Amino acid sequence: MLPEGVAYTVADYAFAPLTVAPGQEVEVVDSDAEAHTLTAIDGSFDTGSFDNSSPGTFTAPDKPGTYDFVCEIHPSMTGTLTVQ
Ligand SMILES: [Cu+2]
Repeated sequence: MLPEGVAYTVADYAFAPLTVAPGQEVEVVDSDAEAHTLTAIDGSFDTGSFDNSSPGTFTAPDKPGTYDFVCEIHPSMTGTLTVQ
C-alpha cells in the first residue's frame, strides 16, 4: 500500500525536485500569491490550476523514471518528478 498524504509545497515561483513512489497520489500546496499548475510535459499527469486556498492533486505515473513538468501559468517554472 502506498503512503498516504504525500504533500509537496510550491514556493517562490519555483519547483523543488520531487521523488515519489509509482502511482503515488501527491497533494500540491501553493505558498505563493498566484495560482500555478503542475503539468507533465508528456501529459501523464496534471494538477490543473491550484492556488493558496485550494491545493492541487495528481497521481504519479506507475512506470519508474523521470518526468519533466511545467507550470502552464508561469512557463519559466519547470521541475522534474522522479518515480522510483
Ligand atoms: Cu506558476
